[in-house]
Amino acid sequence: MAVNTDLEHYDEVKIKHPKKYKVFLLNDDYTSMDFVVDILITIFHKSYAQAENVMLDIHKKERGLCGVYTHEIAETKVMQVHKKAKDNGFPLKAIMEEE
Ligand code: TYC
Repeated sequence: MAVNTDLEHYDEVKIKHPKKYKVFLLNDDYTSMDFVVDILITIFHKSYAQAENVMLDIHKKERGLCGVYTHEIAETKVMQVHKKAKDNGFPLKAIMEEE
């Protein structure tokens, strides 16, 4: 009897790729540019130069991509942004969207 060793095509053990989620920061009129740069460096691990570019992009285009993550990590990033913004008195918002 033939044995199916081609695991990727064998239904019972098919590999599931986890969905990925894009996290965006939204523009507003009150959050300081420095604070957004700090968020991009500390939460999204951007370099200072990358953080400045993303922040200016959001400022001009209303939202900007900060990173792509699994559902749990994306959710955590959004919560970290909202907590840090609230603690510092800024209305900055982050959203996540399935890729
Ligand atoms: N628009 C803000 C200002 O002029 C700066 C800003 C940039 C706010 C990006 C939010 O996600 C943001 N101070």
